[in-house]
This record gives sequence, C-alpha cells and structure tokens, in this order.
Amino acid sequence: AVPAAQAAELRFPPGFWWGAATAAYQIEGAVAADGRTPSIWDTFAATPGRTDRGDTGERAADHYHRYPEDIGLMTRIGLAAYRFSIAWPRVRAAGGGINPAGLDFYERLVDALLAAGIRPVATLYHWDLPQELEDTGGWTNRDTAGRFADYAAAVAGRLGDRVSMWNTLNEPWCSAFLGYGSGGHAPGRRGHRQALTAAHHLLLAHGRAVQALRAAAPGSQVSIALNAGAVRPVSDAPADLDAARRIDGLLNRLFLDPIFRGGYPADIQADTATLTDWSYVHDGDLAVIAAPVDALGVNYYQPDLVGAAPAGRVDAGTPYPTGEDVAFHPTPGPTTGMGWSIDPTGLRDLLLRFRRDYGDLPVYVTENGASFPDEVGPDGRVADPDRVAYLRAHLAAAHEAIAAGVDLRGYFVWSLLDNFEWAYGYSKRFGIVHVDYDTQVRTLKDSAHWYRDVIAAGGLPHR
Ligand code: GBH
Repeated sequence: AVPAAQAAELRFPPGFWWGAATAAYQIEGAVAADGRTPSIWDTFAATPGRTDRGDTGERAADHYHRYPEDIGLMTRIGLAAYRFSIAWPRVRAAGGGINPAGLDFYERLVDALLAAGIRPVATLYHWDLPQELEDTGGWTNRDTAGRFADYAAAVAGRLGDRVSMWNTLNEPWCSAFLGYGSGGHAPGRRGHRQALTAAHHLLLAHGRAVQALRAAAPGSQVSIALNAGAVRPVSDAPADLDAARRIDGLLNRLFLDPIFRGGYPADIQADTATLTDWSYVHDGDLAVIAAPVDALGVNYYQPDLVGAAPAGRVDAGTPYPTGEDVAFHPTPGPTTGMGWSIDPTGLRDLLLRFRRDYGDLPVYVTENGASFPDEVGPDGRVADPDRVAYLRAHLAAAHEAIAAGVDLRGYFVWSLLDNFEWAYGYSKRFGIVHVDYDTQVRTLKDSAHWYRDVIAAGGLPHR
C-alpha cells in the first residue's frame, strides 16, 4: 500500500499547521456562566432588528460545556492546530480586575488540546468587547488600548507557557468600520471619524498587547489576523483605479503600513483630511504599533471588485470613509451561500502581495471557508460538495503561493463548527461539522471527512 503521505498531489511543507478556527461568542454560549459579564455583542444581538430573526449567542453551540466532545471531533479530523478566541468578558471581572474563573475555562481548554496533541492558537479579541468598556467609549476611547494590554498580560501570565501562537486582534477593520462606521456590527455606532479613531486605538491596543505578551510569555509567537483583501479595479479607467486605491488603502494599507512600516498611508491621510485631523495619533504611538510580530495571519473569503459609482449614486451606509462614491461589483461566476464570489486567485494574489510589499514574513491563513445551507440527510450524512470544492480550490491557490516562495506555515478552515454568524445569526452555516441547535448534536460533514484525508496525506489528494 502507498503510505498516505506519498499519495498527495499537492504536498504542503513538513510541519504545516493544518487547523480549524472558531470564535468565543460564535460557539460558546453560557453567557452568564462563572462571572462572565455582557459584551457588546450580547447588547447588540438583544436589540431588535440587529440580527437575523433576533438570534443571539446565548446558547450558540454550547461549546463552553461541550469542549471535550469538540476536541474529540478535532482528533477525529486530525487537526494539528486549533484557533479559538478568548472572551475578554469572561476574563475581566465586573467593574475591572481579573475573573480567575474565566481564565480557568481557557486553561481547561488549552490543557485538553495539548493532551490531544493539538496546538492551541489563541486570539485575544474576536469582537466581544466588555459592555462596561463600551459604556466609557469603547474603541473610541484611548484608554481601551491600555485595558486591552492589561488583559493580554493576565491571559499570557496564565497560559503563556502553553499557547503556541497568539493573535492579538481578529480583523480590526471589522471592529472599527463595521462596529463604529456603518454600524452593521456591535456596538452599532455610525460615523466615519469615530471609526478612524477606533481603528487607531485598535492598532495601539495590538502594539501594547504585543509588548505585554513579549514580557509575560517570552517564548511564544505573536501575530495578528487581518481581513486583508485582494482589491481589484473593475476597469483601468482613472476613476475606477482611484476607487480601488482608496478601498485597498482603507482595508489593507491602513493596518499593514503602521504594523510593518511604522506609518499611516499618506494618501489615505490626505483623502480623509476633511473627516478627521488624525489628532488621536500621539507621539510614539506608531513605534508601539510597529513592535515586531513573528507572523501575519490572513482571513480570506473573496476578492473585492470595485469601481466608481455612476454619477449621482451615493452609498450613504458605506463603512469606508470617503467611499460613498465607490461601487462594489459582483464578480462573475459562482457564489457561496453568503453571496460571496468564489475566486481562489484572490488568496494567491494576496499572499504574493504581502511578500512583495511587506517582506518575507511567516504567514498563516487564519480563516478560509464558505457558508452553504447544509442539512443532515436521511442517512445521517451531510453532503457539502460545494464546500469541499471551495476548500480544495483555495488550498491549491495557497500551494501556488508557497511554490512562488511565500512562507506559508499553516491554514485554518473557518469554521470547525456551524455557529452564530454575527448579524446573520444561525441562518448561515460555515462549519465542517454540522450543529443541530435543538439537540446540540454534532455531525461531521463530508468536508470534515475530506479534510481529514487531506491532513493525513499532507496535501491535496488526487480527485
Ligand atoms: C470573518 O469575518 C470573521 O472573522 C468570522 O468571525 C466570521 O464568522 C467569518 O469571517 C464569516 O463571515 O463592507 O459591510 O459589506 C468576515 C469578513 C469582512 C466579510 C467584511 C464581509 C463585507 C462587509 N467580512 N465583508 S460590508
């Protein structure tokens, strides 16, 4: 018999971190357990009209109580690494200070992962700001960055000897521009100036957390997960090229330039000069933000095809400051259950762009996946061929980037479990494991079985 490792068509590097990802509020439930305080997502989801059908994360996939079973699923799939997030509102006590019972949960989780031979990759902030901190201004308040560093130090003090890699923030673009700009995410506030302010305080929080993690957990690796995108102009007409420049600037360079080059992009500062004077950027902030990281995480779903909107058409609800005259075009071709285009060339291009513009740093695909309306069939099977095709095509694109010299060290499927898809509630299923929200029964989808074979082979098998 041919050993599985030799059967791979596209082989990935030895030691590659084959993983899956989740986030606390999307799976844990148990929102009042063991001293957890409310987060902005509890408040937002409880506000009528904010989430699909009024869904909340109150029960979600009940992972808080079922984590041993879920680690059993990871073992069946053969995961080498598991990316989860730590809920700040579990770790921060009401009124401030540390809630040890919250840390206890993550210690149980991390120890159970290690006992199963799975590397823990922990994200410190996946959008669940303690509501008490929002009540003092949230990410528009500079103090929140300092509170985040205190929290990072407390978590690293407890778990720093056991976590393989830290992600400070998940997708700060979403926290700033959906949370404080367009208002589609918690806390649901609207305004370009405050969104730009929040983006800076999130970056400052990242930099301060890197310092805190280095001090408390000197041996561990530190990274950040960005929803960077491949932004493509719809034509090479000057107005379309300018729209693409601006969206690339706000989605990608606004975060990458401070972290990897120590400065904000001058074109974006000029574009937004009528919205903000950038006075919230204090002397010394950029040096903090540029504290070296060990790797970059990228969450990739689809490319963005952008151009100038037809004259007179105004997108008043855009999350992008100065983006009112920008149109987002559907990419021709198939889409996922979110309506997002399926185009793996965007992942390859993005990985190559990082290397070209920001240097040869280790990179992880910290999220990639697709939602489809999966159901358990009468035979107990969940057939999700569209997800298998999506994952296969994106792994092949990642492999192309590796072949072109990108130092890609791991890949995390979004998501391990069906979960609370933010404003979409439970109407969208991203898991490779199906969750029945009435019974909490988990069923491995075909994609989970397929992924197990990929991991066992060390790459993509022949079709
Ligand atoms: C990720 O974000 C999240 O990290 C994860 O929690 C989530 O479950 C997963 O992806 C699936 O959604 O300009 O207002 O039209 C998703 C990244 C970036 C997708 C912004 C939607 C367009 C928002 N998102 N994008 S808007």
